Amino acid sequence: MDLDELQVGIYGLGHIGLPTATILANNNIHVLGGDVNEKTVNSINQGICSFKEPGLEELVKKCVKNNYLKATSNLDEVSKTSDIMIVIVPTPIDENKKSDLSFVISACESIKKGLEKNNLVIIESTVPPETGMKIVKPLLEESGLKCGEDFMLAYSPERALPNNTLYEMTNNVRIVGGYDEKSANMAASLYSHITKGDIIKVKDITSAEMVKLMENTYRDVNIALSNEFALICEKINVDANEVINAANYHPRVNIHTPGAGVGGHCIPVDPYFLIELAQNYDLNAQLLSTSRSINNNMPKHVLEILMDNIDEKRENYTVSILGIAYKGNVDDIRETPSEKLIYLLKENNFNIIAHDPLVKDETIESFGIKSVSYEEALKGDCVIIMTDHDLYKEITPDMLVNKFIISSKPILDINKFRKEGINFQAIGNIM
Ligand code: SAJ
Repeated sequence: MDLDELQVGIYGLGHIGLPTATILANNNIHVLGGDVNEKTVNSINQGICSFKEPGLEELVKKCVKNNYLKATSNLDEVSKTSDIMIVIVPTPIDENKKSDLSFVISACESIKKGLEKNNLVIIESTVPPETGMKIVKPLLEESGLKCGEDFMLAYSPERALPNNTLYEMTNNVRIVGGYDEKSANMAASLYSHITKGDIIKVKDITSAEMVKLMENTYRDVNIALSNEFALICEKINVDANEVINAANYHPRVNIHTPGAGVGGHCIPVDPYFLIELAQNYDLNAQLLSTSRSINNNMPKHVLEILMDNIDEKRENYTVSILGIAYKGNVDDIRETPSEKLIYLLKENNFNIIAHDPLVKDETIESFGIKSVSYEEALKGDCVIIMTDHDLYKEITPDMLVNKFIISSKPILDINKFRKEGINFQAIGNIM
């Protein structure tokens, strides 16, 4: 494949699509990125990245400047002018926890219009297994072209950790599943220009779709396991994180870290795709469903810890939340456990203030609470650490005015605070 003669079209210029487009362009491949969001398109064409990802913005600037990367909101132009098209659009779940494939379908509707012989289409979006074969393939064949004979089709899951995307995307192993050998080889050849990691070809498209969901579901189930361990440890005055760390010295044990719940656009979402598929085959996937409910219940457990430590009369009791982002050192609030905690605190008539060093004030205030300075936040009657941002690892006992703190993450030395007479409660460590 003579890549510098080709154009790669990317559908979706978000947290994964834009880094993918940029890394390809940085390897001297012409890339036309398509996104429905005009603002995103315009900022990219000015070399600006609309979200924080270390190293990305300077790379976007460079590739736009040397004309290897261009963005457009005219999706049909992407399919008409590209030889390879990669779909990296969101696949949320709806209120019934069912997969919403509308963005994938609309991207394929556009691709269908411009699909030509020898084109390659790759789906990267996380989808329920069998989506490629049962939805994407027939949709693209409405073009009159036959999959395998006229165009190639493959699936390759993206697996880059937010906040470390460029490194992971250029070093992680890449999984590829093709409609046929030719599709798999073409996709593998493209990815060999992006990552130094191995390219693992699995049997087919459905197998590759399954790999991605298994990775994230494995993580969700193991986080649920660590949360269940924490709930038990709380009852027997054992420090869950201490014993988890000790257990993990075992060469074949990798217990995850308990927390206030599971956020992000993947881990709390992907298991539902597998649950949905299992139910379609009359399987009930009870471990996956139970793990989801354990993790979804952790914000309520944080509230229970609070309620167990204050007396009934709590007029004007101010709870201060440290951390709105779904995990440390990111500015992403998708599915953040903090949102669930805010809802529960409001239901119990607490005053709520919040601080997050990476999330904009207006985003925090969109939850109907006050965004305050870090110093102000530390004055809350109860300070609750919900996100393990590096900043919060520097909290010392003297910084807490009202001497009551709950931490959902093991980022502080609890005993140091308790020795100073501070009421320090934590998930997995209750006194
Ligand atoms: N969390 C815990 N305990 C843990 C690990 C995480 O409570 O031991 C919580 C975090 O606080 C956070 C949530 O789970 O709220 C998700 O954090 P994460 O780092 O596991 O997930 P993401 O969404 O940032 O990244 C994951 C990664 N997948 C795996 O680690 C299997 C990443 O490689 C994927 O590319 C990404 O999902 C994705 O886009 O699928």
